[in-house]
Amino acid sequence: VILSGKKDELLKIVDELLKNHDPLEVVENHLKPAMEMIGDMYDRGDIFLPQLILSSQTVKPAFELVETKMKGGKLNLGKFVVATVKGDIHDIGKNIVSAVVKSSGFEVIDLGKDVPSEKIVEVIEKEKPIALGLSAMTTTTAPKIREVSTLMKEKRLNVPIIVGGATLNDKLAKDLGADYYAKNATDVVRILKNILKGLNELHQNNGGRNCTV
Ligand code: B12
Repeated sequence: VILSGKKDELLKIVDELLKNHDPLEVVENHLKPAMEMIGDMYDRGDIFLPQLILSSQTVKPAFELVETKMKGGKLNLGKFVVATVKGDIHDIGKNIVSAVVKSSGFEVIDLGKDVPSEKIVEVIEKEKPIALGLSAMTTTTAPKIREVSTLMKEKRLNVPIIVGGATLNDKLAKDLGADYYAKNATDVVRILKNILKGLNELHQNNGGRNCTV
């Protein structure tokens, strides 16, 4: 259905799935594996760029439908800035991460895709979030993570960086100067809650009050 560009048919299938499944399950167990399969076909040369583009156009409304089912959180646990790095136009996964983090009670500042490192650092300096999320989906754009991390160090901005994307893993993330690697959106929320816990403990040890409230 995705490969043949049948948007409406896919929307019907996803709508049906959403009646009995959690939105995140629909992403992780259905849409994401389908896109990974399509990515592998592209990688092997079984399909070409036009089909990759058609697939992404077909799947985008389905992801948007899933996002509408994720409820906005009423809490404000802290700010999370997220962006896809410069040179990278993949934003489906990043948008899912934004929606899930928002629905978990964090304030999300989404800078979009193809964002210059300097711009990201500028926003971090101004907003002072509890963490920065960077998405890098290709081998050629992953080094932009290091660029952001270096710029942040130069400015002494001590904000943890959480990275994610198809070609990353734990080791690569650390090598590129990131603090955490998240394989999916649930992972990001878990990491953010741990960061928050650490911040609160630090604050309490310094005789301060709990910073989440
Ligand atoms: C859809 C897609 C496209 C679409 C993107 C549309 C869009 N608006 O996003 C289009 C057609 C434009 C595209 C273009 C290209 N693509 Co492409 N694309 C894909 C594909 C098939 C699916 C990605 C996707 O949306 N998955 C669904 C979402 C839900 O999953 P996800 O992105 O992985 O996100 C999850 C996690 O990674 C994580 N995550 C994601 N972002 C973030 C951010 C943070 C902060 C955190 C913590 C976590 C996190 O959480 C998400 C939810 O679980 C992948 C294949 C794959 N295996 O992923 C290739 C893939 C990423 N593309 C690839 C390539 C090569 C390209 C092109 C260079 C092709 C070309 N020759 O032009 C261009 C690059 C353009 C550019 N400059 O960026 C390669 C990269 C390989 C590599 N080693 O570099 C892949 C892996 C395909 C492959 N196997 O060859 N692509």
